[in-house]
Amino acid sequence: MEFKKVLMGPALLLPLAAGAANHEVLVGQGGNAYVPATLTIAAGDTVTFRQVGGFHNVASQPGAVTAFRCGPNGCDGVGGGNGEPGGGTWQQTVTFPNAGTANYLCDVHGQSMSGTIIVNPVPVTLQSFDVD
Ligand SMILES: [Cu+2]
Repeated sequence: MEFKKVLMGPALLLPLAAGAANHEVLVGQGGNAYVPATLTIAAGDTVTFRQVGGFHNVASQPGAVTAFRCGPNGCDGVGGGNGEPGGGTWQQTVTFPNAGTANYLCDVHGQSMSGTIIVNPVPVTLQSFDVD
């Protein structure tokens, strides 16, 4: 019986990152509320907070994985904007680069108007093949 020696090349694992997605939270939808109140996204995704009514803002709470405070005049620390609450319709987009949790609330309505962004690690697809 003869054995043929087979040389196996190193296997490569290439992580394929999924593309970033945008998500939307409606601010003031159905009263003093964020809809959805809890949103799960992936690291690198963006969330657009879109006010549809009332007088609100979105302000992350201590410990949030990404800090933000946004309102009709922009977001604190971004291009001279400020996150003071206001009326009318407006939208601001926040990027969440890191996995973790961001609790936020409205500076006007406090804990009665709060939400949570859960940021999961970037989903990775491993593709395996051999190099001979
Ligand atoms: Cu509010």
